[in-house]
Amino acid sequence: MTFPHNFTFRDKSLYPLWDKIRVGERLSKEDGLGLFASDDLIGVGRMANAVARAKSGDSVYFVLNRKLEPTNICVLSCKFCDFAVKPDSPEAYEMTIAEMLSKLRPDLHEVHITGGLHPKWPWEFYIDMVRQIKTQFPNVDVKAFTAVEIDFFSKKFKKSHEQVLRELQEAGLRTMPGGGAEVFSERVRKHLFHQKIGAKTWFDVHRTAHRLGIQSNVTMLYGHIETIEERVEHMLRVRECQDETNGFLSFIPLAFQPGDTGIKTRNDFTSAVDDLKTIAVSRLMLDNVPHIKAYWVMLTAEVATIALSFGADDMDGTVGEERIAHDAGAISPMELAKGKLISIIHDAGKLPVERDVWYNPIAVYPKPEWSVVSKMPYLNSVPFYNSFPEYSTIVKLAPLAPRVFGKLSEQGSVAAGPMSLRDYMSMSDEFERLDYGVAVKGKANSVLLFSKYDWPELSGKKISITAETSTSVELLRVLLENRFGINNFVFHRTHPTDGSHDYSNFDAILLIGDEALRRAYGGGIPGFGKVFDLAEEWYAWKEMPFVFAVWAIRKGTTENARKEILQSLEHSLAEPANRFGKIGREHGARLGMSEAEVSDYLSQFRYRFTLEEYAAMAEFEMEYANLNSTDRVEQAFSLSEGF
Ligand code: V47
Repeated sequence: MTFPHNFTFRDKSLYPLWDKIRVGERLSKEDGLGLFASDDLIGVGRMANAVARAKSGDSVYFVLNRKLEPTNICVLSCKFCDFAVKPDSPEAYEMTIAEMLSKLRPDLHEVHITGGLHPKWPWEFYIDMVRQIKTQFPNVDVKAFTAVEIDFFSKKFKKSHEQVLRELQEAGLRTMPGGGAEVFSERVRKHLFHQKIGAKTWFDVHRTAHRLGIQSNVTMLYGHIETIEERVEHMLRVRECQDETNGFLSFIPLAFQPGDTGIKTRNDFTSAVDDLKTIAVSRLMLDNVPHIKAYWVMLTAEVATIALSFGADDMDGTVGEERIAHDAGAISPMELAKGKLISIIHDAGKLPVERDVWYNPIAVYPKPEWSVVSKMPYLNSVPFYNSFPEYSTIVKLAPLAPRVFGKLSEQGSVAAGPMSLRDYMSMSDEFERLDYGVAVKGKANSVLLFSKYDWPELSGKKISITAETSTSVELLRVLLENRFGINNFVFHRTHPTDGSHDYSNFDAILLIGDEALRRAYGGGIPGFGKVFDLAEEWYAWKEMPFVFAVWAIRKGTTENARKEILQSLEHSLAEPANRFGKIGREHGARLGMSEAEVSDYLSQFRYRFTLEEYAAMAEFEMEYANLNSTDRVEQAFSLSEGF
């Protein structure tokens, strides 16, 4: 999706910033300060909303989660914290693992564990905590321990950060929360939390986690003694680290709750204007962080709703019995029911998407009058969406990778989109096919098998399959079995964690979409010297294009929605071919591609189908039917991701 041109700003100084954002140019520190200084809050918010929409469509994510704070006993005494106490305090508490387990339910998808730095608990207790949760609640993913806790464990138990993280990961830790970052300023640290780790150690821990495939969040505590410049510098440090690791999932501005901290008077909460501006500036500065979280516990549900139109695309979750903010006087309830979260998101005109810890959509909850359109989150699908209206009351866009789109379509909750060929083949009775899709004759450049071996040697080998694919994995299987006669390979579904996944146990890796492009244009994957383009292999074999996706609309979609979808699509594809240059300027940098490379890449795709594409589809359908046994290989998938 490209950005709207027609914003009018009350504050004229916003125009040059919008010009930069529209062409994918990064904002500087001065730009960040300018955004904070502007009193055109609505202008700043509209830009942030447009950026959020380009990333997440109309989706706002939430997770059914539960916060666990196993103890409030802490060896530190940070001035801003009203939660921590000393062991002899009458308020001190310690939970047993059984107590922790009693707070969880099987329908949760995330448990968020952080707490005080306990002086006595042994290492085994933490490992046991994570392991028992994972064993008793396999669907509940563990997001646990801030960098402050990891560093504390490392010092106390004399293990490196890497060792601590690896052992927790083995026990079942999936991601890390973003706490303990506070504000990355030595001045503030000396005043408010001089015993706590500084920015360097905080980033060292997260860098190590990202390298091990543990993605994480990053917070910013604002509204106390920090300056605006320190907020902007904080964001810039996050952006710099993200350029290096690509391991942050979300950025979470946390509004300071004064409580009895003595830093501010009790009821001196941050203003709604400051909260909204901070969310919006975060979205605009952090171009490389996928999500901005409006943490309703600290913002209040009312401000969080509005934040969803100011750049935030995540509401965190149901939470339950949160103590850190409430001990410091937070006035929000302790828990939001799922239904309440959904209605808050609806009130903002956005589409609630229930997710897991990695932002894989599990379910979508449109209002009855809305039709959900899948926005394929890949560069090659950008040309479909340029003319979808900036705001629609009937069509809502959700970025869904092919396999998730297929699953949600089976649930009946998606109305239209470029459906993966394999899913279209199995649901063709329920969907009307349009003459649009994604096909390529020859190289696709973004469906790649990175391999240590040539095709004939892949016999008996272990192949990592990105969890996102639906059709490409079948194309790979068709090529292996029907073209090269190899039957005894093992496919293992792996969640793509961008730059951070550890592929060392595999012989080959199938990647698709932007992750494939990023790897290909970034010099490949070390150790995997051969790169096979599956569409090129298909062409060499069949001399036909390969069809990856077919635009389809669910039968029974309202006539109004159908009309809007068809018109938007037709308009988008009718734009002159030189639009690819514009897409290149907006998207190239994040993928490590030049404008010309993006243009060349997009020019090879066929978006309007002719008989040639339909013949190619029929050919693939035949090859697919000829596979020895689809079930056998499906069973070989070890579904390492949680959905
Ligand atoms: O690091 C402490 C903050 C954080 C106060 O990763 C306070 O998904 C406001 O990190 N007023 C812990 N904030 C919470 C946290 C978090 C929350 C939600 C989601 C995620 C995530 C992470 O709470 C601490 C500190 O910065 N905090 N005291 C206070 N008085």
